[in-house]
Amino acid sequence: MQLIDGKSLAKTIKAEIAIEVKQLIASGGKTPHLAAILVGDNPASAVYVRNKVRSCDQVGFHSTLVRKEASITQEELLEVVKELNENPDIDGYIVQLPLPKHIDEEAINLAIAPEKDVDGFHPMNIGRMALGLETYLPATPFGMVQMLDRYNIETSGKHCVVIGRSNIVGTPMSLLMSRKMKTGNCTVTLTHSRTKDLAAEVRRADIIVAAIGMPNFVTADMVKEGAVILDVGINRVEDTSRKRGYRLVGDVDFENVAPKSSFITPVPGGVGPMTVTSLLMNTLKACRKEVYK
Ligand code: L34
Repeated sequence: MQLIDGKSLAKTIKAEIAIEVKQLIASGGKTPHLAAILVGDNPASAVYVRNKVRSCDQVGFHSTLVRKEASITQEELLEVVKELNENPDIDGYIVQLPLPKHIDEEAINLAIAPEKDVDGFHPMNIGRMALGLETYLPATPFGMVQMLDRYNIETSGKHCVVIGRSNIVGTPMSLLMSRKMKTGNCTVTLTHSRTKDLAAEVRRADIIVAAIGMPNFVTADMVKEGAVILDVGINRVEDTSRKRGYRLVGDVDFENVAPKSSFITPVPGGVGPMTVTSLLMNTLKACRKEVYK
């Protein structure tokens, strides 16, 4: 069993981005600038956005955090989106999800200018991904592809089983893994809550992507000997022995699954940090106008 160390890989990639930023500026380019809109006070979202802002500092990007009260109206939020669309110094921005219930996420997503959509969530960018055109890949799936790539994990001809069909992880990951690419060329099964014998499907997998948001959902009996495990879950479970009162666990029963796996991502320090570096890579792309001229 080998650990796929997302934290350390993210560090390496950030060092590479920092060099590119220096070169970009030395050759007369502007400093990449990422903005994030954070609505309300979801504690997990605050941590993730803080990690994004801190990572911008580490690589030499400018960043702007726009914080809004949970009581913001749809119209007011659309106005913030419009301002960021029109601000020429902002290369890309994200609207951190989830949004409060009274806000229509889809309407907000549609209002983001595709060329600034560094989350890759706009239908234009998802369509481009589906067709294999140059685009901003959604950060979490992009991060996982990077992990497979950098650890030289063979994917061609393998059977990849994705658990969970969300718009931001499961669905795009299933597309990426089936693409005709160096990291891709898998036969993909996308499983979800209506899948008949989910355990049997997962047992056939050479590569398992667990993205359901349920602690310890993937157990050792569901895993084939030698499988590669990518654990997207970051669930907070109560733990009174910790100062914070909780600990983070993935969607995979790590302790019992790890010994059966060939490669496995830990939680924390796995997919999460890679989500952040993928966002930085997309922002650099936006700044260089590599997707939309
Ligand atoms: N718009 N909303 C938008 N874009 C995204 O790409 C996200 N996502 C998901 C939630 N909502 C979003 C994130 O940013 C999940 N996510 C995310 C980002 C960073 C981390 C985890 C999830 C992360 O840094 N995780 C660390 C530790 C986290 C902690 O201490 O709580 C880790 O080691 O896993």
